[in-house]
Amino acid sequence: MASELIKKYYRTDTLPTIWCPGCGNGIITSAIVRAIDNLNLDRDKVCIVSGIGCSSRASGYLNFNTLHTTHGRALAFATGIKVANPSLTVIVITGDGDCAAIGGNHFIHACRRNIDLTTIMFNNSIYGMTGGQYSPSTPSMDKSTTTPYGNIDRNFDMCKLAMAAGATYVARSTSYHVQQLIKLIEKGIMHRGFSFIEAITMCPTYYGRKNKKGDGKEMLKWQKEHAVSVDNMKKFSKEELSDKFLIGEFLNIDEPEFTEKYDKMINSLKVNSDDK
Ligand SMILES: Cc1ncc(C[n+]2csc(CCOP(=O)(O)OP(=O)(O)O)c2C)c(N)n1
Ligand code: SF4
Repeated sequence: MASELIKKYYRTDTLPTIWCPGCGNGIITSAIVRAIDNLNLDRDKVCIVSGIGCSSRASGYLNFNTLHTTHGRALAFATGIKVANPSLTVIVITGDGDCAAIGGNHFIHACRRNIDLTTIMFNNSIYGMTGGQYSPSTPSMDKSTTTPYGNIDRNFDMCKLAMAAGATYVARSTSYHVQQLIKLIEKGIMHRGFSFIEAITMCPTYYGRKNKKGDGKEMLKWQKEHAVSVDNMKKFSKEELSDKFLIGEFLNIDEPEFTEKYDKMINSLKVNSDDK
């Protein structure tokens, strides 16, 4: 990342990061920073909230209003911040374990409320920080420290869950397709309502090693070769798509937003009490 952007947006005294060589977290974090810079947002009006995990450490490296919260609770804290000050742009950084496992309940209700938050879920298919346990997004039959013979659970598609739960902007990209990822994050931030962007990334230390996926570079190559744009999916047969995943924008609709509805209700109650 260009050094001016690092100086402008990172807490340089906290660098270098704790992330392993080949980890994708730095790429996703810099995509978020580039999206914020491209949108020319006032840094003081941006608040970044994260849970706990390797990915959630990103908030500590970024020089905005930031909150590093408890595991799985980033959306609960972010909801409180947004309701208290709807003028803020609130961005949530979460891992697949943080968002889909312990935080799953907060996730579905934030989607349902359609509150104006932008959630970026770093999906490395594993619990990185605590030593490579399987997560709800570990693909079926893949290995982890707690599924040494293969994961017999089916994995969650968090984009489908977000759409079913009521999110109004849903997209997916990868650390390989970084230009696309930046654009999707920009659109998610500009969208008025709950935006969910899944960023497929790599943990060579646990997921990569356990599943013989190679180093960070090999894992990036895997992303390149297995991602299919949602706009092109019709060109592929069901068999061809069976080992692929879709990237792009899946949903972008307008629905009433929670803090606006809340504001309207407060105003209508104020008018009614003045009438008395
Ligand atoms: C209530 C609670 N339970 C468990 C933990 C332990 N813990 C910390 S990070 C983590 C998993 C993080 O995985 P993920 O969200 O996928 O992020 P990653 O490290 O892979 O980026 C767990 C289980 C905790 N800190 N708090
Ligand atoms: S353990 Fe995995 S997710 Fe955590 S920093 Fe290392 S490579 Fe990244």
